[in-house]
Amino acid sequence: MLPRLRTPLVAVGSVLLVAALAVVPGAVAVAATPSPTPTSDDAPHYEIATDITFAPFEFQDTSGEFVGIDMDLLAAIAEHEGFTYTLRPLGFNAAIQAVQANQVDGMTAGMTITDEREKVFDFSDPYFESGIQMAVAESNDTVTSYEDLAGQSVAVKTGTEGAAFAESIEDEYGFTTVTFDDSASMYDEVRTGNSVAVFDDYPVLAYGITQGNGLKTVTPKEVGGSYGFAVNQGQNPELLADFNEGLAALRADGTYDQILERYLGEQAAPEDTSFFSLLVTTMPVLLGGLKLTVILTIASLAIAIVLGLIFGFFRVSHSQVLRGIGVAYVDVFRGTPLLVQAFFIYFGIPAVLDITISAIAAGIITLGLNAGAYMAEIIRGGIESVDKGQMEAARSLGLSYKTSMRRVVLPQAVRTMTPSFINQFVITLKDTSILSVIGIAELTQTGKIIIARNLESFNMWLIVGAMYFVIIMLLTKLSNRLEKRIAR
Ligand code: ASN
Repeated sequence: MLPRLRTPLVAVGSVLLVAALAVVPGAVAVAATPSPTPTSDDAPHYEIATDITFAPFEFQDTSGEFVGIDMDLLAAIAEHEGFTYTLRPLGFNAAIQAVQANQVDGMTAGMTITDEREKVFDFSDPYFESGIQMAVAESNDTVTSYEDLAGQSVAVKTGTEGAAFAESIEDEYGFTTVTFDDSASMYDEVRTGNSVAVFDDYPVLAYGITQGNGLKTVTPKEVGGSYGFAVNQGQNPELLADFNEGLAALRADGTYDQILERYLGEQAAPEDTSFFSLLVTTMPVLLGGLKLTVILTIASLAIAIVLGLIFGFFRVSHSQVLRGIGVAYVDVFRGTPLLVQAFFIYFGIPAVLDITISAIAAGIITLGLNAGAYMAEIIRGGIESVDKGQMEAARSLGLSYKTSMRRVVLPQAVRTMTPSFINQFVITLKDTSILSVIGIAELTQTGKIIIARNLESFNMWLIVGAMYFVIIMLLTKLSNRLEKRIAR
């Protein structure tokens, strides 16, 4: 085998992995809002998913903590019933999938109890009566009824009641729907004029309008269902029972009314959204996201290096079987989008195998497998780039195949591989942003959650983009130095 090259690279891989995993517990705390302190060591602990923004039911405040009616109710119920939980702000549609895949124990996300959903979820007693309403941009004077939507597009949020309602009247009024994963993007779509209206839950629209989201309502609300806490059907009956019991107690002692009053009564003044004020207030939370981005990059690159070495050498092996395995691995992971791989590993596999994988672990595995395929190609390409005459010359001098590879071919190959390695490093760092889809609070997801609260897309994406740029520039400078050393 090729001990010289393999050993240092594997060592780099393992050191990176160990270092990353050592800091991951801290990172998980960044990803999830910590639960109330356990009442006793054996208090049951649950993972609860929620939407990333559905103010006043769930939204992040300026200190990065998730607050809102759902959040406060859950915290009060947990305290009353003596259980603890970790919150997973995944987005509504991802939360639904996570509950169904048993990746989380339950969800609270202003989730409407519907007949359809009752076929797959068990719901708590209803805790809030809602309904759907249409909203248009403040400046829009042309759309005043559903009839005015003819020929236009309308924004909705994936998998929600609002989307179901819009789709049910879409043909009748002749409009088309455009789907988004979170309310903030949906409102942006309407503000920019790409869609003329949005259908969302009325209390959420009403709250957003008082916070200056640039929309207004022009039609009455539709009668709608009530919100309930949900678990996967037949799973976690104790959690559901605790929720119901706690809810009843909070209604009886007045806490429930206080929580509603807190968010539906007099509202807090909207936050200061000048660029510098945004920069200062959001930086601590964004830095937490950046830290997780770096950890994800390092851990997945460590896996990728090991996989790349194994499959890269398979690709240049004399054995047809090994070459076949190498080709299959590279083809599968290069031939499918990273996003699909992330969904498959985080939602697909656990649902079928009845196992739970944390989002961070699923994220690292996905990125590691994906980058590993590219690494394998870099290693194969590097080895093949060395002129065949080099190997022949070494062999004719009496060196064995292994020694020729180690002493003659690989040192030259590594030199050609280094720029591609650095390139892959940068690509993997940027690819971590795709993991926001499974709710990992890395830098992009952190930005999304903040925008969900303050609706400052332009300034916030500018800040997030600049943070990626700075970190990538720093890392590239560092890698270039390393490259020069290797060249020497
Ligand atoms: N009320 C919405 C639904 O149940 C939930 C949401 O948009 N977060 O579909």
